[in-house]
Amino acid sequence: MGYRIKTVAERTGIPRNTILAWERRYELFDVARAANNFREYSDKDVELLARIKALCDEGYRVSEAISLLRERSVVAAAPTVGQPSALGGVVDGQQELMERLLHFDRAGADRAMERLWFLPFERIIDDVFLPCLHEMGDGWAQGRYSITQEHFMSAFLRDQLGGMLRQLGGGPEHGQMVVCSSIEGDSHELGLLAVAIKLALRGWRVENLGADLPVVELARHVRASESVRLVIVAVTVKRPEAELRRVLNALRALIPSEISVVAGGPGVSVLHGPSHDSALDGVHVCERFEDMARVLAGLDAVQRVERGPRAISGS
Ligand code: B12
Repeated sequence: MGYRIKTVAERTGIPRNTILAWERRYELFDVARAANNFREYSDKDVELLARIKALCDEGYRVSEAISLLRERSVVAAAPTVGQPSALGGVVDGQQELMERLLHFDRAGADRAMERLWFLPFERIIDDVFLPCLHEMGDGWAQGRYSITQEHFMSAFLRDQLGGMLRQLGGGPEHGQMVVCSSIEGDSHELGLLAVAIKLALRGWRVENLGADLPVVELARHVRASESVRLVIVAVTVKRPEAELRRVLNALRALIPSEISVVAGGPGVSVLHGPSHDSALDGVHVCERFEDMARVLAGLDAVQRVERGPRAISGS
């Protein structure tokens, strides 16, 4: 036997009408009906509502909280027509998207995306967008694809990534603040956006400054803000090691030492010669997003000490 909505409202502190509205709008769960036709909620339903409420109390909007829980597979994905069920479906979806973009078929690409949105954002980024962009990069370098095709694809994927970040509200309002920028002279911004989204999904409040920002301006902005904890610099194009070291060291010198700086992306591989440490005069060098886990864990621990255990409990 389940709980009546009045009991659920009392237990969770969420008004009855709000529960009904969330259920309808976000297709949260299928509520069972008792013989007398009253709605009956299970323990799982109540727990889910409590988690959504806890995230909202932390500063997330309802839609962000639900997106986040969907990412963590706590809430089933909203039903989608024609949803591919296995990896094969994702690969087909990626190939279809690639094909549409190569033919400048925006409507077809939108349709291909509609069939992929049931996936968690990180899977769409890593298993759909990245293969498209790498294939495009290789094809462009070998002369198989034109610059116009590359630009069309980049513009389309930039829209999608921007939409993801918008949907996440740039991360929770009260999350720790991270400023994301690409390095000066580098006009690639998609890897940076991918990282920004992954950070927002991990509870960071993201400020994305986009591509090609001079380090002096970046540092000025960071110094003027009181809440920045972390600065992310994305380096896509490889440049001579000495030049990259000079730029990163200049940035580090201009930013207060209590703010962490991480440089990453394919272009930092020039710093990974055998004689080099992974830290560069106070700059953490992490080529891939996963390499940054240790740095993020360290910052989380600091936050735990500063805010006390309650602030980070729950999800
Ligand atoms: C799209 C693209 C462009 C677009 C960018 C549009 C935009 N709005 O961003 C445009 C057309 C502008 C462009 C321009 C150029 N490009 Co270009 N471009 C690409 C392409 C196809 C995709 C890049 C991309 O977005 N990748 C997708 C992202 C999601 O992947 P990613 O950057 O690797 O990021 C992931 C990780 O690396 C990591 N990560 C990224 N940043 C960070 C940061 C941190 C802190 C951490 C921890 C992790 C992390 O996380 C991400 C998600 O997993 C690549 C091909 C390729 N193989 O990547 C070439 C490529 C990067 N470009 C290249 C070149 C040469 C250029 C140009 C110089 C071409 C020219 N002659 O004009 C110019 C550069 C101009 C400049 N000054 O920057 C070369 C670079 C070669 C090299 N030696 O470095 C590549 C590799 C193509 C090739 N095969 O030769 N490009």
